[in-house]
Amino acid sequence: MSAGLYSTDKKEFDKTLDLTKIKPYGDTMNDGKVQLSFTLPVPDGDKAVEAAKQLVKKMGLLEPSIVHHKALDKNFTFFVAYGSCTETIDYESIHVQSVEVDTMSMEEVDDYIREHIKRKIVILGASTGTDAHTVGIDAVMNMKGYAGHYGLERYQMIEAYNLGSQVENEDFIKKAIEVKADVLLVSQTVTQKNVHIQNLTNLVELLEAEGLRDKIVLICGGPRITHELAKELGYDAGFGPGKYADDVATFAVTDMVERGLI
Ligand code: B12
Repeated sequence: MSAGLYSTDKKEFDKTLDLTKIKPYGDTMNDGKVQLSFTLPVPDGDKAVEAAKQLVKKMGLLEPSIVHHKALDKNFTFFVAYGSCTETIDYESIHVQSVEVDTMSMEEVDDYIREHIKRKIVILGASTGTDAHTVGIDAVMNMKGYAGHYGLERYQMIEAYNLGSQVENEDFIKKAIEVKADVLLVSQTVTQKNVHIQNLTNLVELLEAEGLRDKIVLICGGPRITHELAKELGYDAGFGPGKYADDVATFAVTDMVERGLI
C-alpha cells in the first residue's frame, strides 16, 4: 500500500482526500460507503427487507441496499446492509492520548531488564471484580501468547502470576504484597452499567490506602479500555484490542526505570 495514504501533507494517494473532512471509503475516495449488520425481530421476507432498508435510510445513510438477509429463527432476521454516509470528520482536529513507546521484542525486553533493573521483575495479573472473562488477560500473560506474541510467562526476566478471573480487589492487593509485585495488570471486559469504572476506581483507592499506588506500575486493559480512560482513572496506562504482551512489557519496564522503581 502506498505510504501516501497516511501522509497528511503530501496526499499522494488521492488528490481529493481532505483530512479535515474524511468520510468512509468503499471503492472510490469520499464515496462514504459503509457496511452494517443488525437483527430485526420480524420473520424473514420481502416486508422484512423493506423494513431494514427504511431503517438504514432513517439512520441517515443514502442509497441503502440490503445485500444479505437470513432468518435466525421464525421471528428474527439478520441483515447486512450497504449505504453512503454523508457526514464527515475533521481528522486534523482529533487528539488522543496513547501509550508512546517503541515496542521492544521479548528478547529486547529481557535484555533491557538485565541491563537497567538487574533482577527479575514480578508481574501480577487478573480479571477483577465480578468479571469472568479470562481470554484477554490470558492473551497477555499465558506462555503460548496470542496472535504470534508470546505471553509474559515466557519472558526469562519476568516472574508472571496470573490469578484468573473474578478476583476481588482486596485479594488482588494481598497477593501483590505477598509476591512483591512490581507491576499489576487488571483486565476488565464487562462494561455494563459502568461496572468496570467502579471496579477500577475502587482498586486505585485501595492501593492508595495501602500506600502502594506510587510503588507499582498499574496497568489496565480490555476491549473497551483506552489509554485516555486509564489515565483518567488513575492508572499508568491502558491497553485495548490489538495490543499484546510485548507492548505491555515494554511500557511496564521503561516506566519502572523512568520512575526509579527498581
Ligand atoms: C468468550 C466470551 C465469554 C466467555 C468467557 C470465557 C472466558 N474464560 O473468558 C463466557 C461465556 C464465560 C462469557 C460470559 C459472559 N459474557 Co462474554 N463474551 C465473550 C466474547 C464472545 C469474547 C471475549 C474474548 O474472549 N475476546 C478475545 C480477547 C483476546 O480479547 P480482549 O479481551 O479484548 O483482549 C485483548 C485486549 O483487550 C487486551 N487486554 C484484555 N485484557 C487486558 C488486560 C491488560 C492488563 C492488558 C494490558 C491488556 C488486556 O489484550 C487482549 C489481546 O489484544 C465476547 C464478545 C466478543 N466477540 O468480543 C463476549 C462479551 C465480552 N461478553 C459479554 C457479556 C455481557 C457476558 C456475560 C455478562 C453474559 C451474561 N449475561 O451472563 C457473562 C459474564 C459474566 C461475568 N460475571 O463476567 C458482553 C460484554 C458487554 C459489555 N460491554 O459489558 C460481550 C461483548 C458480548 C456481547 N456483545 O454482549 N463471555
